[in-house]
Amino acid sequence: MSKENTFYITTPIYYPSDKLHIGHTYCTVATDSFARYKRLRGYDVMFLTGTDEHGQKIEEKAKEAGVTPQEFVDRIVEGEGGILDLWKLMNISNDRFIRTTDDYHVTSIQRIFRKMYDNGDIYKGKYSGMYCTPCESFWTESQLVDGKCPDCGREVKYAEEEAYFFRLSNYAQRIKDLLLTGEFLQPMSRVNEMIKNFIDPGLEDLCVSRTSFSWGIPVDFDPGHVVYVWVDALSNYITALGYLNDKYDDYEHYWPAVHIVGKEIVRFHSIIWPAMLMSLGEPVPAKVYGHGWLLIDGGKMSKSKGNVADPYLLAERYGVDALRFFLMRTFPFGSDGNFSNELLINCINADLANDLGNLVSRTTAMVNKYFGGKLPAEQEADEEKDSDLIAMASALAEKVGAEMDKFQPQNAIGEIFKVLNRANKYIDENAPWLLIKEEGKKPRLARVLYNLLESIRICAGLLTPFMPETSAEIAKRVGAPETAWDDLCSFGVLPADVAVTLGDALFPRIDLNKELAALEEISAAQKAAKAAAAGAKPVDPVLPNVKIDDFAKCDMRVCEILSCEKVQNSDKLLKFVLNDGSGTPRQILSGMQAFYAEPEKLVGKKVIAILNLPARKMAGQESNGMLLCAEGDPEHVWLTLVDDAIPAGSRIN
Ligand code: ME8
Repeated sequence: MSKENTFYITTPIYYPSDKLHIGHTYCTVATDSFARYKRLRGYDVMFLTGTDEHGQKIEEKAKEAGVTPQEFVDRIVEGEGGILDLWKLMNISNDRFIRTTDDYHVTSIQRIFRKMYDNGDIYKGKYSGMYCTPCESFWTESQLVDGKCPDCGREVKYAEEEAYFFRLSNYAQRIKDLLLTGEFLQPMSRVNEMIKNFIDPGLEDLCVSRTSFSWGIPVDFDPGHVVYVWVDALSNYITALGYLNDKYDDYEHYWPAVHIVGKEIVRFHSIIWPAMLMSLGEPVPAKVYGHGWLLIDGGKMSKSKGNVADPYLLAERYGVDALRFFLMRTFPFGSDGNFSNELLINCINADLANDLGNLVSRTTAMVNKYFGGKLPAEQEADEEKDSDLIAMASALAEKVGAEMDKFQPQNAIGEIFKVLNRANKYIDENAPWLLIKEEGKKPRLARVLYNLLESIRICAGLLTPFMPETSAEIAKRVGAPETAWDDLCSFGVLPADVAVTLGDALFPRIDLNKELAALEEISAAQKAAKAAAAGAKPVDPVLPNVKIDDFAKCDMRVCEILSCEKVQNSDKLLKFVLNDGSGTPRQILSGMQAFYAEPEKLVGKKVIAILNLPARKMAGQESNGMLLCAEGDPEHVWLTLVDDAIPAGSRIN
């Protein structure tokens, strides 16, 4: 195949520092959709993903886990429920998977480093600066935001070491020109960010080796140094094709690539990476597309923050295609979007169960009911009634193609749903249930159903990149041949006497409230399990049952705090004087000094006390009852405060 007909697309290679979450899944599903779309259009596609396995962060994680770094990454990449399993589950059609610990990659990196050194772009110097370990990045003071890492907001620490440097500064003008073409980096807003934040303030040379840790690829001519993890990682895009190694021989054929990456790593891909390629004398990437983030409650999902959505769980509950579809349908690709389970369920109900699923089942059911599953060849068109739907369906492939070529999957799907909605309206306009009752209208009815089957065929075919299995299933149900792009561009491909196949509902409706409650429960259980595994105090198990009569024996009342102060000679006790509704103030002592530094602030609040416990003497003072408290962990005990509106003396029962 000629070079013009090749298409090389990549995801970032992910850090195997923990399980991947819905954010990584989002990027990989998007890239998979672009790859599948290009294959559908007849391109010779190479789709690469993989893992970025070196660096201090992984080394530290492995140490915490008490295993070697290699064992650590092996488990996360290849282990059960690991990254390879996730991509299999999500039906990702990558042609290749690279791990930066693969031997051929290691060989290539050493050669790449040497090549840049030999041509004078790498030199030895001394590095000092602020280092962010999670991001594996050195920052200058001026780049820090409030003294913290500008990428992730975490603490940075001062580090100094002898190091090799890459002459990034020499490439500033060429990189700026490249960015300004408008084609290389998209969306355009990211170009402005790069120029304003990095190029215009002046590009500094980049430190490209480390001596402070060893989990990396050694510089072969100076083995105390390991290659900076971003030089190692970025090069994966060419080593995976066989650049400077014998493993593959595809570099000439496929390079350059389209890189799909999250916005936080656009800097590496649109400045450092093209400069490295320029230094190597190789073509720069065809494109870098910086997509937005999926946020939860407005914040970035982060493995270390723990606010992640689990793609395994969601795919298992709703199906892989529903999850893939939701991700591509809902979030404009270049911008951030707020992920929520509610959005996901609503999307499944509205788009998949209602608009798509119903259309397929209604149409095939009618072909079955009115014609025994096979349309008669004798059909009667009605130009006026049919032309709008036919025109929309016929023009759809071109519109979808234009959006996919711009990396706008949500718009592509939007176009498809315009046609699906038009088809649903067409059913109502033509009322097949009335046509069947009219004398001599069977040919017209057959044509109406044929037009619907054709519209469904085209829409389903164009949904293939997003929902490969569902699309194939729909194609089967409407009697369509294997999906080919040309067929999707024309109306009238199905034979007139097409036969349909019936099947179960493609996307059963989900009860939103019940499902949200179920997800809430699962998430609480997962959190508790995680906390328990991390050594935190597990939630106490429920105690054995008591008789209701036993409970009723405790006289618990709402009491108002009249005064509260520290007990002299005690570093634990607080003295509460309470209005228990009886008219006589009641004194209760409670060991809560450590949790309420300003006890006087409790005055006026309402609490619950058990009144009928025997009086006790503590620190020389009498205590008549006990206050109810909630114990979170040994460091946290709270008084159970109740609504101010409840009158003092009210009984709890
Ligand atoms: O940065 N929303 O790896 P990484 C959307 N190893 N996308 C998200 C996301 C979110 N909340 N969270 C992560 C690295 N991603 C380097 C890359 S490439 C030569 C080296 C996606 O495991 C997004 O595509 O931190 C982001 O750029 C990528 O995962 C970062 O993955």
